[in-house]
Amino acid sequence: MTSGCMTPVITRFESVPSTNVTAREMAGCGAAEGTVVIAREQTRGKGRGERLWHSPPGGIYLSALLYPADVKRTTDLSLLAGVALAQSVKELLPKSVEVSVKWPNDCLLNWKKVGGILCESLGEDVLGLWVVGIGLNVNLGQSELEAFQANPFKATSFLTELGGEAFDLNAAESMLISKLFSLYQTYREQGSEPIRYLWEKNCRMIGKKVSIAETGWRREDGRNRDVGVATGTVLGIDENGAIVLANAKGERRSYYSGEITCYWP
Ligand code: BT5
Repeated sequence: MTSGCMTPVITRFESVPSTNVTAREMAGCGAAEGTVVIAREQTRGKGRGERLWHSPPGGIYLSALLYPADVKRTTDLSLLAGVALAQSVKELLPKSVEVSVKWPNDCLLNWKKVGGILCESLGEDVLGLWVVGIGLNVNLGQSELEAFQANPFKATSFLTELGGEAFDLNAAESMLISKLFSLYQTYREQGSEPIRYLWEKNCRMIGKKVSIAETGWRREDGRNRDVGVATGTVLGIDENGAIVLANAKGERRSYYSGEITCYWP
């Protein structure tokens, strides 16, 4: 049992290539757990693999250094950050909007991508040192997101969905950090079980039919590659953080990496 909630120590930048990269460099110089790097914009924000995260001013771009002593799965902190995002968006916006986590690392607002998560391990073989990166589209205009409208879940921002005046970026940022650290405290004290429960509670795809483009590690080039598309009903998340689908015959299968590409409401 760990006692006392960790206090985030924030370092702000006007512009960096990627807050995940800056946080990693700070960790290399001995930065303590709880360090949070925030930038007003990123010039080369990172998504998964080779992908980029478009990061103009108006969004939240933050990376937290978290060193959980006994993390067992690489997905734990990604699910945790997803819950922090979904809870924050729900609290910040009117009840009329629909908010859902999307496995493995997205947050949807009215079924469009409003936030993404990139958790990276700091050590080659050590599971306990992580950079948890979160991007949230708050005051981004529609023109900033045009390039992503062909994506299966498109892209959106608070401003695009609700219009009107710009949202208070500082309030959104404080909310997100407070949710992240409070969930992290729960995780340190009680493990991943309550996080999985909250993730499922915040997932509006449970019981619905989806397609997953599954990826798998290929020995030939040491990379993750598409290995096929599976369709089924979402049952939840298993103890390894994998998403569990039931196929048309009712057979259950866990999927460890990939992306949900289609959803039937
Ligand atoms: C993600 O990757 O969704 C992870 C995004 C993590 C960004 C944060 S910002 C702070 C921290 N520092 C970093 O450098 N990164 C983290 P992925 O699931 O691979 O999705 C990436 C894809 O989403 C791109 O290929 C685009 O199609 C799309 N995309 C890019 N920018 C977007 C945006 N601002 N809003 C919605 N979709 C976007």
